[in-house]
Amino acid sequence: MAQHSHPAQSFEVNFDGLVGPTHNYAGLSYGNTASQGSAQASSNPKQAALQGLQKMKTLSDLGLPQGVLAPQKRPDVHTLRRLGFSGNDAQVLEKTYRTDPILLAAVCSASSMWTANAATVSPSADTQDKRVHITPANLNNKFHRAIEHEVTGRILSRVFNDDNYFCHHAALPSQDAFGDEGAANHTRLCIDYHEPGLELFVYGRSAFNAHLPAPQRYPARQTLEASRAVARLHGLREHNTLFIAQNPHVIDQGVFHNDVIAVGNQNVLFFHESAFLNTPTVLAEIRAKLPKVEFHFIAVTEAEVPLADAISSYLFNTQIVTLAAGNMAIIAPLECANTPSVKAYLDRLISLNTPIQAVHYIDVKQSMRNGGGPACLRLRVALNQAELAATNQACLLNDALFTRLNTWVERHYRDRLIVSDLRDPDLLRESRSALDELSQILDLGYVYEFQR
Ligand code: SUG
Repeated sequence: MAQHSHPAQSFEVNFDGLVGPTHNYAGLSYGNTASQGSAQASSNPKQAALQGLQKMKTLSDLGLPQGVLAPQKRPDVHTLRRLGFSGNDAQVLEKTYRTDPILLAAVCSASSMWTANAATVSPSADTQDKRVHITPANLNNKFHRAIEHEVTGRILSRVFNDDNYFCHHAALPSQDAFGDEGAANHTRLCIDYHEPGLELFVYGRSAFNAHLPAPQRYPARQTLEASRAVARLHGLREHNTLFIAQNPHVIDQGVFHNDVIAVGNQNVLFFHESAFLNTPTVLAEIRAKLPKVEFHFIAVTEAEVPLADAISSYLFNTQIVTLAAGNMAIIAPLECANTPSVKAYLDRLISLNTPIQAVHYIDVKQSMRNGGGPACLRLRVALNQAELAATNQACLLNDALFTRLNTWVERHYRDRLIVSDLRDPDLLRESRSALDELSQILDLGYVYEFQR
C-alpha cells in the first residue's frame, strides 16, 4: 500500500472496532432481527477479527485515513463480582454459567466492535469552543452494551489525548429517559469536513413527551432527550443541529438504529423512503439550515428495494466515503451483492447523476450475523490536520500495523466458540493476554482493570 500523504485540509477518519476474542452469538439484542436469528450458532472469532482488519485495509488502500479502536476486556469478571458472584475467576465463570448462562453470554459479548455505538463525535468546525467533542454512549437499552461506556471512554481519551483539541464528556445518566446509542443515530452533512455542518440527531421516541409516536413492538433505543443533551454538551447551536423523528413502524420491523435505514456523507443523504416520520419536512429543514449546499437526497422507494430486503442486506448500513471532491464510493456488505433487488439498485445508482460512482463489496459476515454491517463497525471522526497530528498515531492503520494485527489475531484467537465455551477459564486467560499485548501495540497504556 502506498503511504498516503493527505494534502486535504480535513479528513473523515473511520475508527473501526477490532473484534474481540470472545465474539459469539447469544441472541442478546431484542429488536435486532439478525442477532435474534443467530442465537446459539457457533461463531468464529478469528475469522471475525480478520474480516474486520481486511475491511480497514480496503478503506486504507482507497487512500482514506483509517483508525483502530481496541475491544473491551471480556469475559467481564469485574461486573460478575459486582453482581454477587465470588471465588476465583474460574469459579465466578462456572457459577454464572450454571445460574444464568445468558448473563455469562452478556458479559462475554464482543459488542464493542460496533463502534458506531461507541460515542457521538462533533467536529471542531461545529462546536462553540472549536474542539472536537466526544460523548461515549450509555447504551443502556441492553445490559451487555450498557457495560461498555466506561472503558470506551478510557480508550477514546487515550486515542484523542490532547485537551487543546479534544473534549471528552462522561456518558449520559444510565437511565431509560436518556437512552443514547451514539453515532448510530447521528449523521453530519456539510460541504467539506472542516466547514461548519449540520448534525442530524435521529430519535426513536421521547421520554417526556408521551404524545410523540413510539414503536409498539420493539424498543426505541435512542430518546429525543438524550440527543438534545449530547448536542448541548457539545456546544452545538440551533442552526447546526436538527432533531429528526425516526418512523416508529420501521423500528418495529427491525430497524433498531437509524443507520440501518439511512446514511449521510457531505452533501449526500441516502435513505429508504420509510426512514423518517415526516420526510418532506426533514428535507426542507435540512435545506433551510444549509442553504448553500447542493444536496443529493437519494430516497430509495419500497418498489425499488422492499424494506425487508434493505434490512436483511444492510443496504443503508453501508459507508459512503469521499475519494476526491465530488467522487464518492459505497462500501457495502457482500449481502447486498447477494440480494437481487439491492444489487440491481446499486448497479443503477452508480449510473445516476450523484457523487456515488462505485460500490465496493466486503465480507463482514461474522459481524452481520449479529446485526452489524460496515457502518456499525466504524466511528466517524472528522479531523483537521492539527487534530489528526494530535491523535495517537499508533492507532492509525498502515501496512506495518495491519501485518502486526493479523499476526496478533492468528496467535491469540480461537476459530470456534459456542456459548458453553464462555465459562472456560483458558478463554479468559487468552483474552487477557491478547488485550495486554494489544494495548502496547496501540500505545494505550493501562486501560483494562486486570492490568492495574
Ligand atoms: O447493539 N448486536 C449489536 C449490533 C449493533 C449494530 N450497530 C449499529 N447499527 N450501529 C446491537 O444490537 C448482538 C449480540 C448478540 O446477540 O450476541 C448485538 O449486540
